[in-house]
Amino acid sequence: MADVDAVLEGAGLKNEKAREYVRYWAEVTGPDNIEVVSVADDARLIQESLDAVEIVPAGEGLYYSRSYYKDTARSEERTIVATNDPADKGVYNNWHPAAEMKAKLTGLMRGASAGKTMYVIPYLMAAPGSPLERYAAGVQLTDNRCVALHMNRMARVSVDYINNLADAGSFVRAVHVTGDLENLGQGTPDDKRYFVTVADERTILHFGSSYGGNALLGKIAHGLRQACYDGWASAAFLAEQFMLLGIIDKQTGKRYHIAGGFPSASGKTNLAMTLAPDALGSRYHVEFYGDDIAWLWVGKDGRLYGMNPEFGVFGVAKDTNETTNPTAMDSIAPGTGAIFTNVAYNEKTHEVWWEGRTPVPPADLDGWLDWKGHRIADRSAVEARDPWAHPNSRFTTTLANVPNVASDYADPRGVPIDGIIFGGRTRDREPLIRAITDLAEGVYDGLTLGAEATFAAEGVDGQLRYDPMSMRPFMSYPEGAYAAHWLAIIGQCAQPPIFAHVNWFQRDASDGHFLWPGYRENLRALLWLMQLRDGLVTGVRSPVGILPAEDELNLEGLSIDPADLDKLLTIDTARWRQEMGFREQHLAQFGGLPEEIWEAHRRVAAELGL
Ligand code: GTP
Ligand code: SPV
Ligand code: MN
Repeated sequence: MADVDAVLEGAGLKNEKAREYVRYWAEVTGPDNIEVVSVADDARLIQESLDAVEIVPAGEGLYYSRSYYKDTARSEERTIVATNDPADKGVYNNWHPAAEMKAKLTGLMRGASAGKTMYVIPYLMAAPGSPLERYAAGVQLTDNRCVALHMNRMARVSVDYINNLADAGSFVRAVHVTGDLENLGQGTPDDKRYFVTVADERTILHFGSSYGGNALLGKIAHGLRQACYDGWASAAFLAEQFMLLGIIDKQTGKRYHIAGGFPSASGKTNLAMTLAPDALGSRYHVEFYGDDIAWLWVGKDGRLYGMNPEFGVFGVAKDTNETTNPTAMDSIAPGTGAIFTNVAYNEKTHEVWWEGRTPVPPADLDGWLDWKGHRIADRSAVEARDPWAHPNSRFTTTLANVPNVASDYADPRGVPIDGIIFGGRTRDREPLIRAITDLAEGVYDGLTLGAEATFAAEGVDGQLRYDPMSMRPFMSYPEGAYAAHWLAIIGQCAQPPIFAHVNWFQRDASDGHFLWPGYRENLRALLWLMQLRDGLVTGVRSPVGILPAEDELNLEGLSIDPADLDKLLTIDTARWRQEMGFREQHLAQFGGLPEEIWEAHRRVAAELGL
């Protein structure tokens, strides 16, 4: 192996603590070469990956990659939060002792990068100058060049973010080793994958995957799991799986910012990138800030502030098209440098396709390969109906490629948050929107967020599961303390945000059609919420929050079946009563849940006549 110090010196990595860390893990993992990555290296790394056929061209300045077929989503069972304090064990964080996990991972990683290059990726999960910058620096090590390419798009990457830290050792240590993907026993009792965040040592050790959420350590592992823990330990901020958008009312000049959590693959990217419906476009403009992570803190002016720590979008491809999400389509257009993963690919024309990109797949099958690389034209009759793209296939592109990205998206001061919304994929019970003005009831609503399972995590489609604040897969400390931390942070606000629960996914019980058209039309519900906040409408009280009166919802230019609208704006009391029983069981699992949350639960139950 090359002289590590000479390489780091040559690349301008001056932080001695970072050098020590790289030396240590190079010794453990045993790569043949070491290289420090900066975003300025991207074109060369792309060319090297093309030459090595790790990626293939997908149009001008677009690239396609395929991950191993058993490695296409996050694995929740294999994801662990480790600390040195057993009291950090929660219901969802899959807690293990730090010492045990570090020994385990060091063993798995020993010599596992032999024959490969270790890429050293210094990054920042914040805009430079952010009040939360001290929690944002990290150095990822990876033995996978495609992971380096993705990090260049998803995070701010440069040695400059590491060289001048106030506390030289304060970066997150994030080690990724791909492992021998074909021999890891994925999904078997002998599964060798381990994705561990040693939260109280700010160390991330991920072994056995090259897929996004398991391999891009700045994003989920640092941006959510580690930051969630840091925010609690410092009592300074919240880190949530939230999208963040802005709405500009061109008529009044007012700007609103809304953050919100929907479980994985439930519509954050689509909502954050949305355009106003055509009929409302002359008055409203929607701005994109972030689609997957928000860090939230209280500003000196007593308002809640939010920012997106990421630099890119790792979005679900399925059903993304010119109608559902035109800004997403623009952000992956020729010349954007976007990378597609696990969609279908035409080896002759270099086109890509996924379910829902067009109503039907391309008619001419010549050259088309499915996400596993199998020729579509050779499919047997039983395979004929299999999807061409993996349901969790994704695109990766930088924020600046999103045409409606907010002009101030990189402003380190963040933006004031007017509303926090929670939403799941729920086929019944949840109305289009219900607003909640009480803090404890808002936090209670987040804690009882539920959704049908999706393909972003391994699991069964269609099953309902609770996903507190959409953080279930990313929770790093006990849920009771998490609720208390939420109450404490938002409780400091002189002007707290309004809460709301939204649902774009209610279906007709008989034929299954979506009652609400969704996508761009979703803005109408958010506009009502901001009007309610401004006192321009009053809504209708229900046991579970304030619902829009039918004439308060701006339906200009929208044709919707009056019976469907009726259902969208009413409460199914019987279903809600049944739900309250499930909620009680769900909340009872959490130790140390603040009494305010139980009081909120009992208030709602009483309103429902229980
Ligand atoms: P992660 O990146 O996994 O955290 O997911 P996400 O919450 O960002 O999900 P995303 O916005 O990518 O949406 C996932 C799927 O839901 C896509 O297939 C979308 O087309 C679909 N979807 C999004 N919004 C709507 C909507 O308003 N109505 C309907 N019916 N489907 C939607
Ligand atoms: C999610 O699964 O919620 C994602 C994609 O946003 S991943 O980066 O894989 O976690
Ligand atoms: Mn996500």
